[in-house]
Amino acid sequence: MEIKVLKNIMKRNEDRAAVNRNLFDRFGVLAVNMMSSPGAGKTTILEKTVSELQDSLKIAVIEGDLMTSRDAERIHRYGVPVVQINTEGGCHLDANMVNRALEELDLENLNVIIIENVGNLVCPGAFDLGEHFKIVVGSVPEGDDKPEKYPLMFQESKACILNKIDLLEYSNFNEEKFTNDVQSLNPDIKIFRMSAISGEGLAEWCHWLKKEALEVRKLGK
Ligand SMILES: Nc1nc2c(ncn2[C@@H]2O[C@H](COP(=O)(O)OP(=O)(O)O)[C@@H](O)[C@H]2O)c(=O)[nH]1
Ligand SMILES: [Mg+2]
Repeated sequence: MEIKVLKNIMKRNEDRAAVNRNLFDRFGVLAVNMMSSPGAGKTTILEKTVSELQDSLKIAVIEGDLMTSRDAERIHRYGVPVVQINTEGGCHLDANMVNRALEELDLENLNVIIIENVGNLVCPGAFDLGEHFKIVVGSVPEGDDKPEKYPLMFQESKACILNKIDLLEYSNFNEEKFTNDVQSLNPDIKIFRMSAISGEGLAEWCHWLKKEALEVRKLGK
């Protein structure tokens, strides 16, 4: 009986995700689902990404948090459309929440939507939002064992950003181990080394994201 209920929830999410995917494809908008533990640097990376790309791409951000609109306010300063979702205790976004957020955005006038998922290395990996792909952000202070401990996030992602590399020299983080573990979980994953604070690695990531957005735009509309 319980298994049936769970299946229904997942099925409903998949149906909603299909509706979202259809919308993204119809309007040629690249949708990216960004996941990490709390504090890995997602919002900082988004601030820098928006600032770098907003002259060449029309970007919007959907912010997922348990509470507050703090992250949306941070993004709003850059003058791009942003919608905040509060899950009020929920540990991940679902496709229905994203579907409602999409009603607030003018898809016709967008090239990229980045969805910052709730900070959590477990649940977000299991829920399809209709995105084109997921990316996972790891960061140096979290330690190099996170891919081994939370494999799903790394298996499900098309790219992995290793953020806060400016802190490598102050920590015992073994970058080679991290990279090897990520690649053995997901041999096709693209890994970006980054310091969102210093800007190191930002250009390479933005270049890749722009290329992905142009591919989706070609297929859409
Ligand atoms: N040293 C360092 N700190 C960073 C970097 N990126 C983000 N931070 C800091 O990490 C903290 C959490 O960042 P935030 O973007 O809010 O993380 P989020 O919870 O994943 O959205 C903030 O104090 C940021 O200033 C980085 O590359 N290097
Ligand atoms: Mg954030």
